[in-house]
Amino acid sequence: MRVQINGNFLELKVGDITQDTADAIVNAANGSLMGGGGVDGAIHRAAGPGLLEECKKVRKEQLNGELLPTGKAVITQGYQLPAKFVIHTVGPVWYGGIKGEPLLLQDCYRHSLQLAENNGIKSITFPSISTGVYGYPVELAAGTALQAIVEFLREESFGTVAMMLFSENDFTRYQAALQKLMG
Ligand code: AR6
Repeated sequence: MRVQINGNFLELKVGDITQDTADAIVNAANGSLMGGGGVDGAIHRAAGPGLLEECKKVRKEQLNGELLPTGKAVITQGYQLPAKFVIHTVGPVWYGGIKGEPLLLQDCYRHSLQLAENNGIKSITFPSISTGVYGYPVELAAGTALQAIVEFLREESFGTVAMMLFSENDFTRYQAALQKLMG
């Protein structure tokens, strides 16, 4: 599914984000930036060891050894991935919606898109941040994620933003949310 917004494109796709050929893919990381399971593990495996080395450098030099806060984003090269860059962001853990999870999830998308734009990136592909290990219900995350992307694209001349869903079920949820947002 593809819609046009203010001269930009927003696409929903199904597949493995590590194979994506956008300028940048987004990693649903944890604050340590040291890798993990899910899409994070898949991206590190596909990118090769250079990615972890650069993540260590980012922790030390940009974050003064601290964790990357939830909702924030950093950028690295893509190493052996088809994508030139990886943008790492930390989604919120779902606590039932009582800890500001929707705003934090929107921050992930907004900050990743802003960082991409600042780096001259014209195409970016996101996974469904927080809806795996972090437990955010996908039907809620879909509307929140897409709203953040649509708001950004209405304001900016960016290019193409894609969501790479990992199952037909997730795709259906995002499709329904996008249809609702587009009226
Ligand atoms: N391509 C696209 N989507 C994928 C892929 C892939 N190759 N693999 C998994 N997904 P998750 P989170 C989907 O758990 O909830 C890690 O350990 C998956 O089906 O990867 O933000 C980190 O280090 C789901 O829809 O991320 C953190 O500790 C979506 O990606 C923690 O998990 C997100 O699931 C982050 O949890």
